[in-house]
Amino acid sequence: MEEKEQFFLEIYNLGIIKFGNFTLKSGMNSSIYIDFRPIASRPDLLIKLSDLLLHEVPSYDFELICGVPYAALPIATTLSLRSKIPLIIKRKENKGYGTERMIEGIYKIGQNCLIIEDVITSGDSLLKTIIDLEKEGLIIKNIMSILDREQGGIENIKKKGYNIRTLFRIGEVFKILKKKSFLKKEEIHMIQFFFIKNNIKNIQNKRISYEEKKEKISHPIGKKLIDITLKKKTNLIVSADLIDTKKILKLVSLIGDRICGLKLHVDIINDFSYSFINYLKNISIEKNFLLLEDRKLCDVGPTNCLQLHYGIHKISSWADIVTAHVLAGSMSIQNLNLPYNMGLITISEMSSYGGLYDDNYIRKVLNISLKNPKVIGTVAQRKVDDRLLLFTPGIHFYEKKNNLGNRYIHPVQAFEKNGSDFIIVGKAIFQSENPKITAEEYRNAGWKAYENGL
Ligand code: 5BU
Repeated sequence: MEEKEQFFLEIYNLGIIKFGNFTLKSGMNSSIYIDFRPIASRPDLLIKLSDLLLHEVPSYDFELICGVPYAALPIATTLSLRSKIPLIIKRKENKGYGTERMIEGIYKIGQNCLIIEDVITSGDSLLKTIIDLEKEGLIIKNIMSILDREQGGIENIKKKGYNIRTLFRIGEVFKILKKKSFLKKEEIHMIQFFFIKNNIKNIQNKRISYEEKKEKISHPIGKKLIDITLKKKTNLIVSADLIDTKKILKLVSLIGDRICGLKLHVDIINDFSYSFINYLKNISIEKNFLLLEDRKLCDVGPTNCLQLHYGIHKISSWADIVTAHVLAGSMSIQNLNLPYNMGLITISEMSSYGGLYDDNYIRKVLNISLKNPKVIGTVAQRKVDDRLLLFTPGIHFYEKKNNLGNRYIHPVQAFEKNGSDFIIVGKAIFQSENPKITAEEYRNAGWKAYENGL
C-alpha cells in the first residue's frame, strides 16, 4: 500500500487531477478531471506504474497487451517493454485506406489479451476496445484500469462477465490526498460535492428494482415472474427435488403461498404422470407461481428440441421455464420451437465448487443469452447484465459446503454481493422439520435482502 500511495502522490504532483467544470468523454459533467497523459513524459513513473500493474496481473496470465486509445497507449507500451509481452495497437477509427485494420500488430486468433484503461467512468470506450479485439478472435481475460471514478463503469464491465481490476479508486485517492494535506479547502468542497452528486458510496451497492427490471425484460414469462414476485413479495423459488409425486404435492400445499416458482427435476420422479402434472399446474395457477423444469438441456439444437417436446415428460406442454447449458453454442438454443409463453434460463456458472467455467466462458454465455429473445435470465454466481434475471441456487442459512461438491451462500450474500433476483432453495426447505415455516423464513430473508439493496 505504501508503494502505491507514494506513487500516487508522485503522479498527483504532475497535475493529473484538475478541479473546475469539465465535460468528460462519456458526456457527463464533472467538477473533477483526471488525465494520466502527463505521465507519458516521465519514463521513471511509467516504469513504476507498469510494475504496479504487473503486480496485480502476473505476466503469465496474458499473451498480448492493448491500451485503450489514446491515453493508455504509453502505459501499455511500457508494460510491454517491462514484461516482454507483445503490444498490439487499437485504432480509434478506421484509417479508410490500405488494410483498414482496426488492430495493428502481430497476433493470432485465440490469444489472450490484457487491456489497459487509464480512467474508467462509464466503461463505454473500454467496451468499444473489447468489442474490436473480440472481433479479431482475441480473448479478453483480464482488464486493468489505473483509476476508477466509481461511477458505475467497473460494475458495467463486470456485469458483462469480464474480469476487471483497478489500481486506484477515486474515494481511496482522495483519502490519501486529504491525509497528506495535499488539498486546498475549496478542492475538498468540490470533492465532497462530486461524491454527493454521484452518490459514490452507494453506487456499488445499489441494485435495480423489480419494476425497473420488468421494463428491461421483453419476454412475457420473465415479466410474469416479476409480477408474481411483486404481488406476493417473494423471490423464493423452491426446488422440489423429491422422487415421489405425493411428497411434491404435499410440499406444494405447504409452501405454495410463499413462492414465485417451483423447480422440478421431472426425470427423478418415480411415479411421474400427466394427472400429477395437471394437478400441479392447477395449483400453480391457483397459488400463482411458475413451474420451472431444471432439465439443463445441453445438446445440439435438434436433440434439445426432441428432449423438450417429446418423450415421457413432454416438458414444453407444461413448464413455464426450462434451464439450458449453451456449451454447444448459440444455435443449440436458437430454434427450439418454444411456446410463446415459455422462457429459457441459461446456465453461466453453477453453484458447485470446482466447476470448469472460466470468465471467458461465462461472458460468452451471457452474450448468447442477451441475444436470444427466449432467454429470460441466467444462473451465475456474480452480477450480470440488468437485462437478464439472475437466479441463484446453492442457498442455505447455515451450510457452506458439502462433500457432494455443493457450495452454499446465505440469501443476503446472494442479493448483496451477487445482485441476485431470485433464490432457489431445495433441501434447506423440503428436508426441514416444518417446510411451511422454513419457506417463510427464506421468503422473508430474500425479500428483505432485496429491499435493503435498493
Ligand atoms: P439444494 O437442495 O438447495 O442444494 O438444491 C438446489 C437445486 O438447484 C438442485 O435441484 C440442483 O440441481 C439445482 N442447481 C444447483 O444446485 N446449482 C446450480 O448451479 C444449478 C442448479 Br444450474
